[in-house]
Amino acid sequence: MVETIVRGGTTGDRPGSNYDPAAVEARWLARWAEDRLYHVDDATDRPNWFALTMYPYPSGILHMGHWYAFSIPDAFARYKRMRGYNVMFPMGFDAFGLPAENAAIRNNIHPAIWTEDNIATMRIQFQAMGTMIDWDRQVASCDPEFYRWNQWFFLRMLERGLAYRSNGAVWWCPNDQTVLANEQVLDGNVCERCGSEVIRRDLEQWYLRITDYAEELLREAEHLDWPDRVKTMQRNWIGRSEGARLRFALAGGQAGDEPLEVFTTHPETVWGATFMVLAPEHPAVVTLTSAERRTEIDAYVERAKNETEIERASLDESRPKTGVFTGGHAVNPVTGELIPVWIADYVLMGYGTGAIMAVPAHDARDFAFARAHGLPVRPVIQPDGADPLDGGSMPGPYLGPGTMVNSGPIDGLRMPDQMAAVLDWVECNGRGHREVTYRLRDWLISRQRYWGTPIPVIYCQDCGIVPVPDADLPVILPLDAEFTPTGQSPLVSNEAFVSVPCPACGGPGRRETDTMDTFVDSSWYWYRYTSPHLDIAPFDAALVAAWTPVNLYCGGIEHAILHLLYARFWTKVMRDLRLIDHGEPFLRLRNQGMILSAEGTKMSKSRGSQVGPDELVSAHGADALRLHLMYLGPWDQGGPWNDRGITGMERFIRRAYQVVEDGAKVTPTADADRGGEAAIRRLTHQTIAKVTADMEAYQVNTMVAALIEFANALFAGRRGEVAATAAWREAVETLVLLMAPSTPFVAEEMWSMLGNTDSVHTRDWPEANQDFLRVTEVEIVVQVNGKVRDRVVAEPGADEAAAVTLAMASDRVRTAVAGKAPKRVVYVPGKLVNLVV
Ligand code: ANZ
Ligand code: ZN
Repeated sequence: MVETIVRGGTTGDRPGSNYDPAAVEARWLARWAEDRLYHVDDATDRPNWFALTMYPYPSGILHMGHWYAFSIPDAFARYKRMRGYNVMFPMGFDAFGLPAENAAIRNNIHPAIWTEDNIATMRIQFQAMGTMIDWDRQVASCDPEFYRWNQWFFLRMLERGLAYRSNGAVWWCPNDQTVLANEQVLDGNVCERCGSEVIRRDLEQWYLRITDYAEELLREAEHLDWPDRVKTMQRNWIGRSEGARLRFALAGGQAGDEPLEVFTTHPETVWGATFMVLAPEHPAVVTLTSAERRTEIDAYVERAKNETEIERASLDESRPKTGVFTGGHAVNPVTGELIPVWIADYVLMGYGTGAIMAVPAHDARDFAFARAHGLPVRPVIQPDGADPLDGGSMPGPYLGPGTMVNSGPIDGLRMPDQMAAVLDWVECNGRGHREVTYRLRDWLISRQRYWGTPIPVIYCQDCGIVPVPDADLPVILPLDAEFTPTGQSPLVSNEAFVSVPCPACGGPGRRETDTMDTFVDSSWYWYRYTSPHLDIAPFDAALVAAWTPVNLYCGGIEHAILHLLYARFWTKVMRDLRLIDHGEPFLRLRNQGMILSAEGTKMSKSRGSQVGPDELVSAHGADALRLHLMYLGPWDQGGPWNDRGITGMERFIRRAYQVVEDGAKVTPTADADRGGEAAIRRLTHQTIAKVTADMEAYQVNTMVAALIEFANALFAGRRGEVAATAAWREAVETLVLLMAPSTPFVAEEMWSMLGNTDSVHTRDWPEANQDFLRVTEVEIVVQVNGKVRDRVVAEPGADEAAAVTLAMASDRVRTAVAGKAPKRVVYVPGKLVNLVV
C-alpha cells in the first residue's frame, strides 16, 4: 500500500527528538481531568454505546495481562466515541473473594484496607494507561452500597423459590476451607482458585435454581455474537440430552417400595436391558442390599466416595469396571424378567436419576461391565446386511444404526429414524415418559469464608428460615471479624453479628454466617455503572434501559462458562422480576488471548516470568506500550511476550510526531497541483478505509501496520513539495485522528501542535471518500504472438482500440510486430492485450 509520494525529503535531526512521552502524558492527564473529558452524560443527542470490559480483581497492580485486556478495549471504545456514539467505558473492582482474604492473611492487614489501598493504586495505573474511564461511575463489590443489592436479589429469588437450601454432596477445597460451585472445580477435581485437589463433603448449602433456565440459556446462546468456542463450551456445560424416563419395579419388594427410575437416551433398547446399575450413593441401595451382601456393598460405597467425578465418568476402556451385586432384583418393564441390580462407580448420582438400565449389547461401559462380571448380553439392534449379532460372542457393543430385533411390538422399527414411534409406545403403554435432562446443576452459592456478601437470612427455632426484611438491608459484613479460615465461616464466632432477634416472632434468632460466592457480584455489576450510588433500587430502570444491553463485552476466555453463564442467568431472573426488558446481557463478546511469558508459558509471579509495564512505560511511554500490545498479534490469540517490538513502536510515534511538527510549520497553498497530490489523497483515504475496517473487525495488529505504513510514507515526503498542499495537511490531520484511539496521549499532543484547541478525542472519525480511492490508471501487459513484450499504462476503462494504440506506441512492441498488421487482437480489459501477427 505504500506509495512513494515524493522523493527527496530530507531527514535532518533524529526524527521526533522533541517528543518527550513522560511530559506529554503528564500534561494531558492533568488537562483531561481538568476538562472532565471522560465524564459520560446519560443522555446526549448521540446514541449510547456501552463498552464493557470484565472488571478486575483489586490485586493492587496492573500487570501486562491487564494492559492487554484493558488498553485495547479502550481503543475500541475511543473509536466508537469518534464514530459519533455517546460511549460509556466504566470500570469497577471485583473486590470480594478469597484472593483478597488470603492476601490479607498473608500480609496481616484487614481485607477491607488492603482492597481499598489497591483500588486507589490501580485507579492511578488505569489513568496512566490512557484509558477513557469515567471514574465517577466506579463500583466496588465489597462496598455495602453495592452488596446490599446482592442481598436484595437473593431475597427476591428466595420469594420465588429460585434460592433454596439443600443438603447434598458438595465440593470442598481443603486448602481454601470452603465449598465450591461445580463450575469452580476444574478438570473434575481441581479448585479453580488455588489448584488444590477438592474432596466431596455432605453439607447443607444455599443454591440458586439456574437449572430452571437451562433450556433458555441453551437456546438463546445461539443468537449471540459471541466467539463460537465460548458458545460451544456453554452448550456442552448445559449438556442437554433427549430421551425417556422409564420405571423398573423392585422384585418382591414390600408394598410401597418406589420403583427405580432411570434416564435413558436409548429407550428403544429396553428389551436388551439385562441388569441395572445404581450409583453407590443412590438411596435405594440400602433397601435393596441383602443381608449377606451388606459388608461388601458398604466397603464399595466407602471407596467410591473418595473417587473424583472425572475418574468415575471416564470413558477410558482400560479403566476397570468395578461394581458389586446388591443381592436385589428389579423387573424389566417390557420383558417382565427379573434382572439383577448392581452398584458401580461409573453411574453418577448427580446425573439423570442416578440409576441406569444397562444394555451391554449397545453401550460401551455396560458391555465392559457385563463381560467383567459375567452378565448376559442381548442384542436388540441389528446392523443392516450383517450376520445376526450374538450376545455371547460379540467382541464389543454395537453402537450404529439398524433394525430392532428381539423387541416384541417394536421389532422392525428403524433406528434411529423411528425413535419417535418408540417414545410414543413407551408413553401409551405407561412404561415411562419423554424426558430431557441437563448436565447443568443448580448453582451452589454459599461459602464458608469471610470476605463476601452475608446471606440475608435468620434462623429461628420457631419460624425456621426467616428472610431479613428489605428495610434491614444491608446486612453489613462486620469489619471486626477474626478471618483466619477454620472451615467454618469466621462470622460464626462473632456473637454480635450472629445473635439477633427473629424478624418474624422476635424470639432469639441466629444469622446465616455463610457468605455468597463472589460470582454473584459479577452477575450484575455492570447495571450498577448506570447509577452507582442509587439507594432505593439496584439500578435506575430508565438509565438501564438507555444503556443496556451491553454493546461490546471484552474479557478473558477463562470466563467462558462460570461468569458468563451466571451473568446470563441473573439477567433472565431480573427480566422475570420486570426490572429490565431484555434477557441477554451481552450482545457481542470478544475474548482477548493470553499474553504468555517469552517461553510461551503462562506468566506467573511465582516463577518470575511476569513482566511489569512500568519500566517499559518510563522508557518508551504508555502510547508505545499500547501500540506494542496491539501489534503483538491478533488480539484474540495472544502469544508469547517480547519487548523487542516496542522500540519500533516508539520510532513510529517519533516519526509521526516529526511529520506533525514539520506539517504544523507549513501554511498550505491553495491547491496548485504539484503532481503528488492525487497520490497522497489516495493513500490518506485508503488508510482511513483500512483502519476503519480493521477497527470494526477488532483487528488491531493489522490496523497498527496500516498506521505505520501511512506514517512512513508521510515521513518520507514531509519536506518535499507536496508537503505544502492542502492534501498534505489533510493527510497529517488524518494521521493524528486515526492514531487517537490507539495512542491517546501523543495524538492529543500532536492535535494541539496542529493549532487545535479542542480535544482530538471529541473529534469525528475521518471518512474514506470513495472518489479518492478510485484507481486512476491501470497497467496493461502487451503480448505479441503470446509473448510478453512490454507493459503500458492506460486509463481504467480503456477499450480495445485505446489499448492497441497505446501498445503500438511502444518501441519494443513495434519492433516485435515488425511492421505487420495484427491479424487478430485478444483483449482482456484493463489487464492484457495480445497482438497476433
Ligand atoms: C440405556 C442405554 C442404552 C444408554 C444404550 C445408552 C446407550 P448422555 O447422552 O450423556 O445424556 N446414564 C444415565 N444416567 C447416568 C448416570 N447417572 N451415570 C452414568 N450414566 C448414566 O447419556 C445418557 C445415557 O447415559 C443413558 O442412556 C444411560 O445409559 C447413561 F444403548 O440408558 B443409556
Ligand atoms: Zn421466629
